[in-house]
Order: sequence, then structure tokens, then C-alpha cells
Amino acid sequence: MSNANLAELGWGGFFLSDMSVDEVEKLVPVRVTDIHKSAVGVIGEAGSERLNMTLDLVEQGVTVGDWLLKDPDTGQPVRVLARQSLLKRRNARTNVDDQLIAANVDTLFVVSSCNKDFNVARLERYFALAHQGGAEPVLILTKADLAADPESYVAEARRSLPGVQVEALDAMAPDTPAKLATYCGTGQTVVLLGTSGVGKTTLTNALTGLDQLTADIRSADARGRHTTTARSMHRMLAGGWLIDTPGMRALRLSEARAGLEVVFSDIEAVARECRFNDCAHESEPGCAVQVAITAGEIEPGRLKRWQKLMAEDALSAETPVESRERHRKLGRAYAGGKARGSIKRKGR
Ligand SMILES: Nc1nc2c(ncn2[C@@H]2O[C@H](COP(=O)(O)OP(=O)(O)OP(=O)(O)O)[C@@H](O)[C@H]2O)c(=O)[nH]1
Ligand SMILES: [Mg+2]
Repeated sequence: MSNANLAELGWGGFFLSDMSVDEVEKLVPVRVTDIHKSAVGVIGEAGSERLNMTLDLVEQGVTVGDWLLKDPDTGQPVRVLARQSLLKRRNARTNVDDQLIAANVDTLFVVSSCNKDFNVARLERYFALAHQGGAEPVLILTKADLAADPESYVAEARRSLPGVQVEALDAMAPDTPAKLATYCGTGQTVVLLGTSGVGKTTLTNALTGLDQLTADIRSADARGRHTTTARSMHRMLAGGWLIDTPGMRALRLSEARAGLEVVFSDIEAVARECRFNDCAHESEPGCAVQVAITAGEIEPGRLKRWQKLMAEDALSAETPVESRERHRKLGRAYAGGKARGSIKRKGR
């Protein structure tokens, strides 16, 4: 494959500069399209193939969209190249390890629908994830054809996500690929994220010409059936690459301070004017955030969501030692509380 073809796969100087002279001579770059238990699907010079999943790769952490170096003599992957962008989330069950979602992505299509799926708090999470990981978020509101007033969803998104790029559409309409064309050209990589049933695979089919499985949602609550079960990357008709993903149940952010700063830049700017550095924005004197709320410039619900995400972020950034220390203090406070409680009861 010529360099032009590698460029079609999203290759560029960024990745080349991560290779040593020796590696450039001996190894070939391939891009990960899907991941299995014991193998990774890749595409490169020689087209598509499967490589063995090695312990090294498991240890390095490999995800869809990654560039790998392959040794053509052994047919084995050698290492993962540095990433231009990386989307990851905290494992909601353990709250310790991270799950890598996709790498080397230019645009994150945050997919929601013009129905009960629409949820501002969830959108703020997705947008913070994108900004943190180095991808440009774009909100895609599907099922505009089924909504009485799709523009009301667009308006609410604009209120909650200042400067948002948003498209309300019917994922199956013939003009959908044209509406999204700016993000889908040669060399571009897009990933779709959203809850189950919002139309990620329907969009994938529209943008790639494939015929991947989709399924109806439950009419009562607009919930999907988790039809897609694994992430996979496909070539778009417009020349770029698209990563379809399974519907997400919960999105817990992982060390997303910088991403939150972008999504809540309005609150962060006001909070810098507070008299105290550690202002909790509740009843402290000189709290600029409370002044802005009284003036109707910041919505109280938005402040609460920001505070919740900041608290969650502080937890995700904790080292194991800090986490143990916090649990120890909590345990002590709990024991103390119980003791005080029993004294009170005695006194009654
Ligand atoms: N009318 C209409 N139906 C849509 C639109 N987008 C998706 N659908 C339908 O919504 C249902 C769910 O779509 P999928 O593409 O399977 O949703 P998904 O996001 O891939 O769901 P998971 O794979 O479960 O995460 C299917 O019946 C689609 O035909 C749209 O814009 N308009
Ligand atoms: Mg799907």
C-alpha cells in the first residue's frame, strides 16, 4: 500500500514520528478495526486480517482505532503507537480500571433521540469525555421525523451545551449522509456513542452502505435492546472511518477535569471570581456563582450537575492510597456517628 493508502486509513506524521528508524525499516503499521478474545482485526497495506492478541498488547491496552506495528516476518503485532486522541471511561462496577472506548478519533457523534432518551446530564458527560480525550463532539439528535417539535430538543441542547454543534435528523432519510459529510471525508475517523436504540447502527448503515443489524425500541420508554454487542470500525462511503459501538448503560468519567472545564466553561469562569478559592458555591460570602444564579445567568440544576461531575472526577483521580485513606476516614466517621447516636439514645 502506498502512503496515500495509509493516509486513507487515517495515518499521518503524528504516528510516523512515534516510530524509530529501525521500526520504519522492519515493521508495518496496521489499524485496529475490531477486538476479539484472542485476536485483533486490523486493516493495512495488505488489506484486512486477524492478528493474534498477545500478552504485550493486553498489557499495553489496545482499542479500536489504534495503530499497531506488525512484524511481517512473524505476523505478530509488536506494539501500540502513541494516540492522537483516546476516549475512555471508568469501569462503573469497580471504579478503578478504565475501559478504552476508541482511539485516534477526530469526531465523537454523541447520539441521542428526540424522545425520552434525551437527557442533558448524560449529554454533558459525553461532551466532557470527548473534550478530555481530544475528539470534537457533535450532537446528533435522531428520530426528528417522529417528534412533534424536534427544534425544542435542539434549543434545549444549545442552552445546556454552549456553542454545541448539533444536527436533528432522521437517520434513515436519504439526505443524512450529506448533512454529516463534513465529518466523514477521507482521513477522518468518527465514533458513535449513545444509549441503546438511539440509532447508532442505523446511522452506520446510512454512512457506510452496510446492512448491520438494528432493532426496534420499546415504545413505553424508548429503550433499545442492546442489538450491537461489540465495537467495530468501517469505511464510510465519503472515505473516512466510522466506529459503531454497543449502547452504553452508564457513562462514568475517568479523570476528566479538562473536559469538564470545557463543558462548564461558563460556571468555571464565574467561579474564578468567588472570594474564596475553595468556595463550595452554597452560602459562602462573596460567592460569584450564587450571584449569577440569582441574576438568572446560571441555572441551579446546571450548577448541581457540575458539582456532581466534579466530585465524581475527584474520586476517579484518587490514587489507591488516597482511596484507602478516604474509606478509613469514612469508616471512622461512621463508627463515631453510631457511638454518638447510642449516647443520645441513652440520654433519652
Ligand atoms: N423513525 C426513525 N427511526 C429510527 C431513527 N434512527 C433509528 N431508528 C430506529 O430505531 C431503532 C433502533 O436503532 P438502532 O440503529 O438499532 O439503534 P442502536 O443505537 O444501534 O442500538 P444498540 O445497538 O442497541 O445500541 C431501529 O428500529 C431503527 O430503525 C430515525 O432517525 N428515525
Ligand atoms: Mg447498534
